[in-house]
Amino acid sequence: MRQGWRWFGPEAPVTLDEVRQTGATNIVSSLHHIPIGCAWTEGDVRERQSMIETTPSNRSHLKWSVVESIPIPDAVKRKGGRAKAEIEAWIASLEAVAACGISIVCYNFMPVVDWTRTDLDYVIDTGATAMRFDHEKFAAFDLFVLKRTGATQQYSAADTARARDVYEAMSEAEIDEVTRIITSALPGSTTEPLSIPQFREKLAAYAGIDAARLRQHLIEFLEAVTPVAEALGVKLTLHPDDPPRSLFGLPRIASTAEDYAALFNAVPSASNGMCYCTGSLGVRADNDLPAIARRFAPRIHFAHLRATKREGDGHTFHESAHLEGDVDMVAVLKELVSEDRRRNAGSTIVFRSDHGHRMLDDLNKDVTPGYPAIGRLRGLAELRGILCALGAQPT
Ligand code: DNO
Repeated sequence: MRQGWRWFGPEAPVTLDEVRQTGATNIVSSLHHIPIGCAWTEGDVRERQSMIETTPSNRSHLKWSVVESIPIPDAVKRKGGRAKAEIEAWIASLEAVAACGISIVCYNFMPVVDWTRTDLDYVIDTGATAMRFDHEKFAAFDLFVLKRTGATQQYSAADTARARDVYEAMSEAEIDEVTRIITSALPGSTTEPLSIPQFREKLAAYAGIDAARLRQHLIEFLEAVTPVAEALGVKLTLHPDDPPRSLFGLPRIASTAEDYAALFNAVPSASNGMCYCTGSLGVRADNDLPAIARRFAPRIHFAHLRATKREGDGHTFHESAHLEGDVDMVAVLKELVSEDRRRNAGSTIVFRSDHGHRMLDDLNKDVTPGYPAIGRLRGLAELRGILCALGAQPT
């Protein structure tokens, strides 16, 4: 397995030279400065690639192996194959990436909001901070700040009562904070930051799009892009929904094993792959993570390894240390390692320790939410330890 590290580009607080010190060898990056929907050129990709792969003397080499993500514009999610120009632009970006020799591309198909949390710096009992999704706070935002049409029917009376209490106890500053966290698009998001009116407008644009229709649009997208990816030797990896359930009444269709099975059956191309994210899938108690890894092993090219811990009724969760949550990481890695052993050197799975607690010196610095250096390094070191114990020396 190849040790990856997500690097957000030249402005990122963690530099490439610091990444080298973690022992990671493969960079996961994207051209975040290019607006969603605009085609990337080969020149754009080469420029970033040369930043990553030009190695100072006496330093170990880093290789840009995964693009996470080429964002998919809303029009494609809403109109499927009829959003022709957007799909063509996406294919042009894919071609530019492939021309530079990068053969794994991550993407997701979550409408309006990408990954979503309510707290970025939730203090855990070690004194470090973690990200958290508080179901009651989320409902308070949905019902009483966004005041979404139809929201009242989607929460139980008990949930609504609790959300009201939470809302009434929040200060103006706390309301602003949760609004900012939910609407501003977290780092690496493939959706735009939105004001409340824009948010309402986007939601309205999805009226009438249920899960079946969204799935059909994804299938149409895959039918258009996988033949190109195959010809270019690129594996496309669909990131799961985070959290893996409907938010704001919107459909989400990459939350369970059955969701993925439906897509692989509809578009069997070997380029139709999966980004296996234990942190996202693991939020659902009914997702059996080792079984999912076993079932889809040949389709897994990229893995995000982290753990969450469900709280209370399971709708609320926080991001635990990598080996301390609801994820059986040893069982997961056994599955990934046995798949990896079937592959040749160039096509082994790239994994990255995903997210990490904000701890030690990172508590005194500006960090990218979810992506502090030290917490991620702790996760990577723990994962590397498991891999070594399994006899799989990570590269
Ligand atoms: C969050 C990430 C997401 C992910 C995209 C994949 O930390 O997992 O930003 O990169 O949803 O397309």
